[in-house]
Amino acid sequence: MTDIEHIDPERGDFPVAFTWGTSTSSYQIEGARHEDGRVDSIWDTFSARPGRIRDGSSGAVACDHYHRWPEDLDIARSLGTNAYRFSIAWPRIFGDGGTPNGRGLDFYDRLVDGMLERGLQPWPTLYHWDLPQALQDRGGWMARETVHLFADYADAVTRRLGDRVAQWITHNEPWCTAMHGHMDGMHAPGIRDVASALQASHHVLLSHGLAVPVIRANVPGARVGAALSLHPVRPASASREDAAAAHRHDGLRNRWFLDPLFGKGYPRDVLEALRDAAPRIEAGDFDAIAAQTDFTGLNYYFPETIAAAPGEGPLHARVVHREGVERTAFGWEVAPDGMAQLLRRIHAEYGPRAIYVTENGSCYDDAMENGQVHDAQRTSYLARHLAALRDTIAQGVPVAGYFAWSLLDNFEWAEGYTRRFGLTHVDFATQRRILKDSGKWYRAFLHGSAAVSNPPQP
Ligand code: IFM
Repeated sequence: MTDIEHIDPERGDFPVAFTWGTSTSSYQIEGARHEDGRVDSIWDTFSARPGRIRDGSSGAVACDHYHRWPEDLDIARSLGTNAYRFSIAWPRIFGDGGTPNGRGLDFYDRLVDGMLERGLQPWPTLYHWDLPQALQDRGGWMARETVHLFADYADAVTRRLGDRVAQWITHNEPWCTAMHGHMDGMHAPGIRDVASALQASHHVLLSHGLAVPVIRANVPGARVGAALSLHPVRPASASREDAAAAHRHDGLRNRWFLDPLFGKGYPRDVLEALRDAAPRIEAGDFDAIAAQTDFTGLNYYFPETIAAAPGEGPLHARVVHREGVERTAFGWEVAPDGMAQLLRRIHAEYGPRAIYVTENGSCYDDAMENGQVHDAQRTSYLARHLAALRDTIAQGVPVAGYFAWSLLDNFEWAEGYTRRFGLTHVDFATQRRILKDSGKWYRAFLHGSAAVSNPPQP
């Protein structure tokens, strides 16, 4: 374990106007699969396929947030956060185009009003992976038509909510949509084809670019950005081969998304490595993708160590499992310095107007003891990442907010309900919520009264 001596973050170490939040997403918490006109998404279809979800579950009920949202927003308020990041379910608003579903929009209307009543600034994400199945049937993200339908969807939502919502995140983790969805097939729609993945990534990026001016036109003073999952990439050894493999891996993981968003087009080295799978790009696409944004969202979880692996995967590179390092129950390496490194890199190489950590969190096998969850490891994870964030801001990196993933235990995609990331424990049989020790720690930290010295070590 590293960094323990840096622990001791205090609310007062951060800018007064800092955004503090928690983060969730629609399919992971809402449930209410067919309520008020919601149609199926690709995750309803994917979850129903045998063997795709570890525990055979789905998000059909999840945290039942669709009905329990007042209680959930009360928890968010009680933590002392001033913002709440959530996502809007496209299949509640549109099936396959046509007229927006008013009852779906009504739900988010109520939700946004509920946030404002509780002093929580709404931070909606338009796309957190739940594409309407009807659009998948027409090609999904591999079809250029979806780009334009996304802009229409952004238009309908921002017309309805734009009088109360200023911050807009277009996409959550385009890498996952493209690569888990279309390259390794771990996520919906479960396709395994490199060319499809690159085409999907291009369309996701383009849809972001086309949505930005639509949002600005509907929301005076809007602040718009995308949330990217980025990873520090380290070579497994000092060899030239490993360094080159790490560079290629970084290319597809990170630069493939950052470069075009900041007007640099796709990285040449990746295009060369994957030339047979290159996406179809039309004139003007790169200008659209590089639409000026107001912030970049960083979803940070773990670093990766890469070795050369001739013949393996499209990049001839392999992720190396390092022994003897601290990991979460998911096997993800715990490295707060990796978050600091990424924040410095984004600032130095791309210079966004602001950066928000839009997700950061950890999964552990929590145990309930006398109605309490003593999740010392998650508390330590959170405290050490906040210490790293504090130090990074002190170095001049313009980070303006932090959202912990997640407010609630929820449906963790292909892992079903087997992975708990919440600051709040959810009993999925009774839907009872219990704030974990990590949630209490965040609450004490945000209230400035925390016994934040010496949070328990893992
Ligand atoms: O649960 C996910 C979330 O939907 C996207 N970012 C990573 C989280 C943990 O895997």
